[in-house]
Amino acid sequence: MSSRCNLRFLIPGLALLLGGVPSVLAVWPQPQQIRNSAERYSLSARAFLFKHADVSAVRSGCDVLDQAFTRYFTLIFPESGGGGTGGAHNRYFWTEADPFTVEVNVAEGPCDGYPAEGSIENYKLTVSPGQAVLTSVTVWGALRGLESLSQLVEQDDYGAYYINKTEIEDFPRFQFRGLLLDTSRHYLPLQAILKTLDAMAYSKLNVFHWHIVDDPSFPYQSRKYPDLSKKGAYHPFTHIYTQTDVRRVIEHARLRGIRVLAEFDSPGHTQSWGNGQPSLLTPCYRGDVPSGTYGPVNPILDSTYVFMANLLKEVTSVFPDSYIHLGGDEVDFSCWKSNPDIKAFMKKMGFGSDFTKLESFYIIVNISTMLNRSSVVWQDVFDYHEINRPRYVVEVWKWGCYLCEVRRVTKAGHRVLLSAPWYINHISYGQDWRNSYTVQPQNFSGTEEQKKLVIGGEVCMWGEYVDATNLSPRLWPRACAAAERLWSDEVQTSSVDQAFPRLTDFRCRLLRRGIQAEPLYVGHCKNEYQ
Ligand code: CP6
Repeated sequence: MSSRCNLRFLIPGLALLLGGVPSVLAVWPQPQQIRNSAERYSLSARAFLFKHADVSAVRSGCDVLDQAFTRYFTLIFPESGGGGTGGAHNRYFWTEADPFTVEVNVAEGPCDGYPAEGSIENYKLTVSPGQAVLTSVTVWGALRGLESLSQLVEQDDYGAYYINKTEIEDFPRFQFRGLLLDTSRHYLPLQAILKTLDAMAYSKLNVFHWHIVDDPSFPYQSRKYPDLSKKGAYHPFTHIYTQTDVRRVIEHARLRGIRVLAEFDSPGHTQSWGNGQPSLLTPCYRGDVPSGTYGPVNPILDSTYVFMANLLKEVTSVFPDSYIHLGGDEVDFSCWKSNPDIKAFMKKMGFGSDFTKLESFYIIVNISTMLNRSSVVWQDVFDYHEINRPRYVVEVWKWGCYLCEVRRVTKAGHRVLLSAPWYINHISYGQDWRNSYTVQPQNFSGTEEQKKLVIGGEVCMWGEYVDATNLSPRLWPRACAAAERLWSDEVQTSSVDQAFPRLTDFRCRLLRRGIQAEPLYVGHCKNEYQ
C-alpha cells in the first residue's frame, strides 16, 4: 500500500490548487473541435469497460473493434498486465474510481473490410461523469476516436489515472495521410514495420506507402517469380518479405485503419530486378558493343510486358488496396540512348529523340492500362506528359517550387499527393519539424476545384542512411508534424509555437508507449527511465 494518500479524490477542486491540471491538454493531431473542462474523473483499470452501444451497427465479433478495445485498454492502463511501464512501487490507492464505460456507436458496417480511399473517419466523442460516448459512421472513425480518447487519459504525480470532461467533434482535413518506408536500400525487419504502423495510428496517419523494392535489393518474395528475391534480395532467406509477412503487414495495418499502398517502381530503380529476371533490363552499349551494364527496364520487348503483367497481377491479388504505386521516377535515359535496338524502335514509333515519350509509352500506354487498379505515379511521369488522358494520382516529390507543380498538375485535372516538403530522412541540427509543420499544401493560385484535387500528402523515409537502428527516432516525433498538418484545421491549428508544448507532450506519450521518439529540445519526460 502506498504511504501517500491521494487527497485529490477526497476534496474535489483541490486537484486544481495542487497544480494537477495537465500542462497541455494534448490530443495529437489537434481535433477540429475540442472543448475540455477542468472537471475530472478518476479512472481505474478494474472499473473501466468498452462496450458497443445497443443501437450500434457493429457488435462484438467485429475484429477491428474487439482488438482495438484490447489494445487501447493496455495503452490507457499500461500497468494492467499488458507489459507496459509497470512501476516497482504500488500505484493503487484506497480510493477506488467509479466505474467508467466507453460506449461505441458505429452507424454503418462492415468491419471485415479494408480501409479505402474515401473511408469516412469522422467521429464524435463526449466524456462525461461515468461514461464516454463515441459515435462514428464507420469502424475507421471509431478507431480515430479511440485514439483520441486514449490520449485524453493522463496520470497524476501519484500514478492515478484520470480524464477530463471533454467534447470532441473531429474529421480529417485530407483523406490521404501517408508514410513511405523504403525497404530496399536497407531491409527493415517485420517488427520494425509493424511498430511503425502502431505509431502511425497514434498520429492518425492512414496510408503505409511500401516502397518495397528498388535498385539495391528486391526483398518481396514473389509467388510467380521467386528468383527475383532469391537473386535480388540482400539474403535469399533472411532479408525477404514472404507472402505470410506481407499478409501480416496488411492485416496489422487494416486493424489500425491503415491502407497499404505497394510500390513496384519501374522502369528506373530496377537494378535488383535484373538478377532474377535476366532479359528484363536494357543492355547498355559502349559504341557498337554491349558494355556489360544494364539500364532501366527494356520497354521494347514483348517479354517485358508479359513479365510486368504477371507480376502486377500477382501484386494486385496480394495487396487489396484499389491503388498501386507504379513509380516512374528518375529514369536515366543514357542507357536507352546508347542501345541501337531502342534507337530503331524510337524511329519506328516516331518518338524522334524524345525519350520521355518512350517512358510514357512504357508506363502510361502499357503498364497502367494493363493494371485493373488505379495508380499513383511520381511527378516525373506527369512532367513529361502533360496531355495524357488516363487519370492517375501524381505524387509531387521534387523540392523547389513544389506548389507550382501542384498547381500545374491540378490544372490538368489530376489528383495530387504532396511529399516534397516532407523528406523525413533528411536531418539537420535543430527543430526541423517546424518546417514540416508550416507547409501549406493548398496555398497556390488555383480554383476551388483544383484545391480539392490535393488529396493529401506523405512523409517519406528514404532508406539510404536508415535501417532498424535509427528508423524510429528519425521518424518520431518529426513525422507527427506532417500528420497534424494533414489532419487538423488549416487556420485554427497553424501556430508552430502553440504546437511545440503539445508535441513535446505527445512525444513523451510515444515514449511511454514504447516508441523510441527523439526529443524536440531540452527537457525531460515524466517516468522516462522506467
Ligand atoms: N529513391 C527513389 C529515392 C528518391 C526517389 N525515388 C529520392 C531522390 C531524391 C530525393 C528524395 C527522394 N531515394 N526510388 C524520388 C522519388 Cl531529395
